[in-house]
Amino acid sequence: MAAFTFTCEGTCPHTQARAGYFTTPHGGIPTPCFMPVGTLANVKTLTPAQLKDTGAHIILSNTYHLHLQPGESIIQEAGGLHRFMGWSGPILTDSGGFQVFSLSDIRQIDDQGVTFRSPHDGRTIHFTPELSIQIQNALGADVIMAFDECPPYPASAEAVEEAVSRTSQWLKRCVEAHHRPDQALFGIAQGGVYPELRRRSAEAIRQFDLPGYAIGGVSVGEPTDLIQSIVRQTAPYLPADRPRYLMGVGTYEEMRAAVAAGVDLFDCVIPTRYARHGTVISRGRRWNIKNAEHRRSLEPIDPECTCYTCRNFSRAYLCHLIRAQEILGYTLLSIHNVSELMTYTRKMRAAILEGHFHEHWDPWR
Ligand code: PRF
Ligand code: ZN
Repeated sequence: MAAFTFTCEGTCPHTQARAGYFTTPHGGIPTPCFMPVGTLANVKTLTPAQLKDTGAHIILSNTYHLHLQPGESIIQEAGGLHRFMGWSGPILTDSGGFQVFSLSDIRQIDDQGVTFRSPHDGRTIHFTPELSIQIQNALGADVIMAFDECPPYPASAEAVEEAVSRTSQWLKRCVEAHHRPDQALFGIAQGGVYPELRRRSAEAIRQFDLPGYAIGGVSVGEPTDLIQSIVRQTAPYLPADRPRYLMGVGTYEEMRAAVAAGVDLFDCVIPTRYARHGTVISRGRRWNIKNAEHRRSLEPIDPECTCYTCRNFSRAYLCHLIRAQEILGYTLLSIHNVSELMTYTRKMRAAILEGHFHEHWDPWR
């Protein structure tokens, strides 16, 4: 496990924020850090070279999707996920725990695992902690995630309590099934919106000495202030000397609040999904490039942004491409949107190191 070290390079005097550095076999990750999502072994519309150019350090991919298509044996035969997709930097795979619950037609959840029907061909699939780890071992990502139960929102305290105890029993089975020391297994805390269950879940998973810990079950439909208070109530129960990862969160405000609570890693489909709808994220806001006001604008999206898109193209050109549904338009907006969140987390890191990060920090004021 020496391959995975988390070093704290600076702490914030005003909040729980820290600037860290997490090492993996495929490279180091300065934290706080945003991870772009590459569900099906690609970050939609971006080549690995373009992705690297956005400043991305680590990307996320999905066990659930890759198991269904193309299947982990094909990826393993190709030399693992890094070689298969041509990305030589760090990769994290999510366990399928969340995707099974949110994307498939569930037949049964019990202590053994989850039975569901494949949305591809209707066949019945049984996911267990052991199978998730076996698939993730075959894919070969640097960081792999425990198989957890993520209850929906809203859910009763009874349902969430069951998910919390199942998630910690499943973590034990994940730890026992995991046999690759070159992959870091992260545990996941659940607990819904119930502070007592959050504490109990975090304390249960930290019984296992793992290279990192995640906060799951957040951003599943709760209002943003509830998300922030849950994160504040969970992060302190996770070990301070390991990276903390808030799963599925990637808006400006939620990342800033989570960093202030001591969170280090984030992932979200927002920058690439928005790009495919013409939505730009810039300077803490979002707006649509298709709007009439941009049709004749020769300005870039953001004159201060140093991404490839902003250095080379006008809003008028991007407006035209997206209105015409040209693929290059999606690529160029994805480059900007991903760069924007990479820049945002990089600026937070700099602010922490310089001692001027705080609860209402805003790089554009
Ligand atoms: N568990 C897993 N992956 C996830 C989540 C979770 O709770 C979430 C919740 N926001 C996103 N991705 N395994
Ligand atoms: Zn840009």
